[in-house]
Amino acid sequence: MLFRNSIVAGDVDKTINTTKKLLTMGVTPNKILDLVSEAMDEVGYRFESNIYFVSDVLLSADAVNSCLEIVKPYFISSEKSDIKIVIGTIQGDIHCLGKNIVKTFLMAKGYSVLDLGEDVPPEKFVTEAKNFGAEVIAISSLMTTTRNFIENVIKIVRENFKEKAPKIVIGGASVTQEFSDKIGADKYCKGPEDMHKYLKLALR
Ligand code: B12
Repeated sequence: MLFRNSIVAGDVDKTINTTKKLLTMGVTPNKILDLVSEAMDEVGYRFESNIYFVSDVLLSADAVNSCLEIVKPYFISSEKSDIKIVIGTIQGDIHCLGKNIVKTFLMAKGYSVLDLGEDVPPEKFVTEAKNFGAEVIAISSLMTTTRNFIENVIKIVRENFKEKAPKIVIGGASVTQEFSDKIGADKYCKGPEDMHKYLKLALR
């Protein structure tokens, strides 16, 4: 509760302290990621109900990112993977928290992950995937106003790869299975665990 409240309140110092405390108490990093998502649900609710302003949300975002930095090295992966993934938030969209959680989780599972950041143009996803030798392009999208740019990534991939095209996995609050089917993404995943399960099956 203390941990959750520190994120909701956007208190970076308290978030750092409570994250460390949870880890010493033996709470798993995965569980901490779940708690972060729960806390952000509350922040989202407050934002949507006009209780929180953008400035409040930004403080919570800082708290989340400070927590992720602490948790990262605590993921001891028993799994190792040769699979390379590029990840980013689609053009026009600067939301990073969900993407950062997915990245942290996937790195913990042993994947090599290149984070392209936010507001990533479609062409950049494809060029970076080529340069990095990525088998997967993971795209986060939080806004319905910009999610259509994902379709351009798919088009460019189809034009540029004759075979061994990277799989396109999409996620984030603005996308759904229906949207994924419509634009022809390889997979829609609700969260990082979902994506890990898919990769294990699809890229064996
Ligand atoms: C935090 C937040 C912000 C912060 C972002 C801080 C940051 N550094 O990221 C700030 C304040 C900057 C912000 C700005 C804006 N925001 Co905002 N924001 C949110 C909020 C409250 C929470 C999002 C969040 O971080 N959730 C927590 C994370 C952990 O959850 P998540 O992103 O969904 O990720 C999980 C899953 O979706 C999934 N996932 C996510 N990505 C991926 C990718 C892959 C590959 C996979 C497999 C899974 C996956 O896994 C994650 C972990 O479980 C949402 C409301 C909401 N309820 O979602 C609005 C929301 C997304 N924002 C919205 C809007 C409109 C804006 C602004 C335009 C507001 C404004 N008036 O300024 C600007 C947009 C700026 C821009 N160009 O992008 C709208 C979007 C509406 C729409 N349908 O398009 C929302 C829905 C609020 C609303 N109802 O109005 N926002």
